[in-house]
Amino acid sequence: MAVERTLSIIKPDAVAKNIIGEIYSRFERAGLKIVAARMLHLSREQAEAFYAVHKERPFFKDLVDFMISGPVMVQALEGENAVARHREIMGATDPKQAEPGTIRADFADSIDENAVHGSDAVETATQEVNFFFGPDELCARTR
Ligand code: RTP
Ligand code: MG
Repeated sequence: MAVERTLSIIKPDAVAKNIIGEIYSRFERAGLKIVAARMLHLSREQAEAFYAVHKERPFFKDLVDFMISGPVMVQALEGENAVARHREIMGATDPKQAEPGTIRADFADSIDENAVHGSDAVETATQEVNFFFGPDELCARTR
């Protein structure tokens, strides 16, 4: 199985609930290593650029308004099959559909405020990691 990197965002609702550490523990229990991390408050321009793929969707403005409503915690995660593994532990987009024990089932209040983001494919993961982190900010976790 290939070692991959994926992008995770702990969204404003989860940062406000003070559960960054709880979510980090789940990454670690799943064998995902944090190789870069930064807290920031996204600008509207950054949020619109990050979610550009959704710009024609009816929920786009609400999504951007939510993503800029408070600080987010952004991290690059590394591990075997990291993209799919990360999405597995996040659970379905709508927390009502998410498997029990997933991050969204346990902590998300609604499809609009759903606690976490994760890249959806290896190609988009590379783009999303590069959106936030330069090559010298990604640390080797080999020892
Ligand atoms: P994300 O990108 O945040 O990891 O979530 P996802 O892949 O599971 O879902 P995606 O289809 O990429 O949608 C991005 C975010 O937009 C909001 N959304 N709202 N009201 C709706 O029908 C709807 N659909 C999507 C969600 O907050 C979702 O995380
Ligand atoms: Mg998505």
